[in-house]
Amino acid sequence: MPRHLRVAAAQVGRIDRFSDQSNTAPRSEVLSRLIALLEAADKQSVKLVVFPEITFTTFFPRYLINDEAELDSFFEVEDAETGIASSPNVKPFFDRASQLGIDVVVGYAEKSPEGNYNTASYVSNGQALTKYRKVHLPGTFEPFNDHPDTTNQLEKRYFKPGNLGFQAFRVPNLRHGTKSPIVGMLICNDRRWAEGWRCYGLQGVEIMCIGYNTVAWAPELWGADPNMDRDVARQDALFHHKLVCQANAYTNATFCITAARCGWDDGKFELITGSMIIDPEGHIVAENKTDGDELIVADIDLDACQQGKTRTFAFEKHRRPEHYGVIVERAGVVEPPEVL
Ligand code: CDV
Repeated sequence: MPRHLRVAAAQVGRIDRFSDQSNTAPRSEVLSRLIALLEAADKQSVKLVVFPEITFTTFFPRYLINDEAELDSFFEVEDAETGIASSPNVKPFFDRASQLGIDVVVGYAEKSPEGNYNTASYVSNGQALTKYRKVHLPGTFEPFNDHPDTTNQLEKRYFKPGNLGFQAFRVPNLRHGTKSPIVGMLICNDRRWAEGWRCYGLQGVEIMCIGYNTVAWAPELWGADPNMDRDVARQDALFHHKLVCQANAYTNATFCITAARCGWDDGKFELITGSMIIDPEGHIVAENKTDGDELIVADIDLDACQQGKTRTFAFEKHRRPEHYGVIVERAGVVEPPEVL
């Protein structure tokens, strides 16, 4: 019996650093835009919506922020019982999702007693079912420079690396017949690392949810020529985003929903689009048409994962873990000795 589900990616456009749209509480303007996306999802009977990485504010790790109060203003503090769903700055968004009966995956900057993390939670009926903390933090601790037009990438400064691993989970609320979907979450840069995908693949993941903020132009980060053509750079960033998501969805036989925070924040820092829904054979089945707030919807049949999971990527039949030791034994490259 097919296991049909209507899902969506919520692409979110420009959010500026200094405005009611971003770092003031409650985050009223952003929340009203996000709620409009939820209502559009409801009109189309969508059951699961994936929102971007750091959905509620601008992508602040691009700035060197020395003012502690300003930095703090970008973070959410979770409730001990319900997690992010009752966090005071953003509660109206989760209340509306709950009223509409829509499950959401949402990224945000998390301030916790353990430290600060770049986090995504899966929220169903006003309750965080589980959360994921970004493992692969890109960029640097020190800024490239303090020129106001430079796109810094200071995640290593503002966040600790995620400490929850890659835990797939069931979503009973979306059960069809006897089997609840198996879901995984990654955040932005994580999608470029096959290791995380495979951890989820080995737990039978069927829907991978990924939010991201990916710069369209960052020569300092890439070590590229600062005079490179901006259109070429943007196309390349989009190409690499699609390449890794399609390839890893295919090799782990899973659907994948990607949601972009995109547009020109502050009118000068461009983030790529590329929100899409990918099937387990790696094909894009729906994708964004605009570079602003937009809902990308698709009907998926979770049983379509079975072709890959039972044939080409039947892990239990074909994997040879006895040869993969180097992947967990070392982080960096050790080249073979030079031949003299
Ligand atoms: N937010 C991110 O993790 N962005 C990275 C960029 C900086 C390389 C990404 O992988 O898209």
